[in-house]
Amino acid sequence: MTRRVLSALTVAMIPLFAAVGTPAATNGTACANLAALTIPNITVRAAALVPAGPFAPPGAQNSITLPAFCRVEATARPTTDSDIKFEVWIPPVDAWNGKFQGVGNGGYQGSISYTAMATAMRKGYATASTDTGHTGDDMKFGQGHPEKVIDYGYRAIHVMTETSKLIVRNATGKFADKSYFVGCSAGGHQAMSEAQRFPDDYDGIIAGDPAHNRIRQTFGFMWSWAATHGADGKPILTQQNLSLVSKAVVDACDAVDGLKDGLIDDPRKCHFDPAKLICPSTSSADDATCLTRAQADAIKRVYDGARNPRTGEPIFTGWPRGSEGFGETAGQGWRQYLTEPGEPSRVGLFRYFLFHDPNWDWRTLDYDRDLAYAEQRLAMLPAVERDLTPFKKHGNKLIVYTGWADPVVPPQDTAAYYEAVAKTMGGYDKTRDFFRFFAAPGMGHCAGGPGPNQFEALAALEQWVEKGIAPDKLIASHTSNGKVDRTRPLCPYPQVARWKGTGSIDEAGNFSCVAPEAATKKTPTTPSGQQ
Ligand SMILES: [Ca+2]
Repeated sequence: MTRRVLSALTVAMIPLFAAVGTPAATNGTACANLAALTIPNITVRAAALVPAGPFAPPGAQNSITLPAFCRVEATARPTTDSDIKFEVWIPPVDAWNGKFQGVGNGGYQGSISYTAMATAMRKGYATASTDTGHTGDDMKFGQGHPEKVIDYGYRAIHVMTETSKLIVRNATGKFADKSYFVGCSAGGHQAMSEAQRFPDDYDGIIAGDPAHNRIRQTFGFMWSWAATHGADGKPILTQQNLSLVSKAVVDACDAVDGLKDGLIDDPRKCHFDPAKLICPSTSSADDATCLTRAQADAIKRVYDGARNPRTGEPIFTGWPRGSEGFGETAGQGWRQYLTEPGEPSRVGLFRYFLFHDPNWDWRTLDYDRDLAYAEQRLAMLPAVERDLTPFKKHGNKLIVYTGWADPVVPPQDTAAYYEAVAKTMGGYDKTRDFFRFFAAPGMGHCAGGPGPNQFEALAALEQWVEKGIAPDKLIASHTSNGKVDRTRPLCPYPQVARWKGTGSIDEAGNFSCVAPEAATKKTPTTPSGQQ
């Protein structure tokens, strides 16, 4: 839907709204009347008041407890091949905070994010989520359906957003005062795409660990899988290897940032060579305290990242030191996306989106020719525009965060994007007035990890959008066994948190945000009795 059509539509809908009468979602009639809304290319399949209590999301094992709300189920068909399902949940007028929150998805997940919607609605937001135009997490939907790839790439979120705003308005009698988008991983990609492609959709956007450099990241997945598997397709690295390396990396690089606290502030400054862990010739073949040459080489190749074999130019950054295996689960390290899958992660992008050949063999990937082809044919997927002038001009605000130990979306790529935007926008000063980037040392993908990784990005964003108070830090906390055991400020990039020299290193108040050069000027410090 173009903006012009939307404006015309808004005017055309005023009589309809008047006919609806009582503008209150507490009124079951008002909610049910939303089923009669006429919006081009949109079918409102159902609209009904859901009473407070347990709600069982379709396809979910467990129900979630929710306050009363108006549930709208709709389908958008912006093209004849589109089938974008989305839901809009609207709290009763007296419980509504007057805002709309769009929520994102994960991976290639073709399902509505009910849990994220529930979180938003409990806080008083009207909220919406979409299945991005397909069902399931594999990528077969793209085979022979280029319009569905566009729906997944960016269109579903946009259509959901502009339609949801109209639906919320018709349920409550007024438009949302402010609109926010919150997403991580693929949701971070969607967030970036909204800021770049539809700069007036949201007043404020949060992009967590954004997988927005999607084509090149998929080349990175191919590269890293090949690097960590033998010619027989068997994995070279075990969980034990990965944990061993993560520990060795922290031992080697913890103090580089000036404070021995078990965390690496910026893995780009860590150059640990896994060859240091190669077993002496006297050790037994199954020695768990060291690596074989092949294992060390595999790790090094993942750090180094994919390169164009013809030009030698980097295609995609490697995965950061510290992300190898910092926890027990597959997602707390390289196992989930790099070492454990039976074939490279997201190989479906080539099979179903690019070559439309389900039998395409990843071994035939040409890192030169196929990259150029993919970037030409699948331009709807990445969201890597560096000129954010339209978004800035609308007065909108963007917060991007990531974990410096993210084993899924390499944080170096997110940092490189921020630097590139700053360069394009005329410097950090002209960027941080609308876009701030926070990287959390020792945080994994979207959450978790040895570093403080829980923080209120949305509250900070709202302060910024609604009161003009830009976040000069986010306070992050780390929890063990249900107890907060460390807090730390996350600083707006390129600043880093520096310990003031006194007090506990586990308390955020004893740190200040400083320029990275200033942080490491002093000799490394180890406060006594604190590690
Ligand atoms: Ca440190």
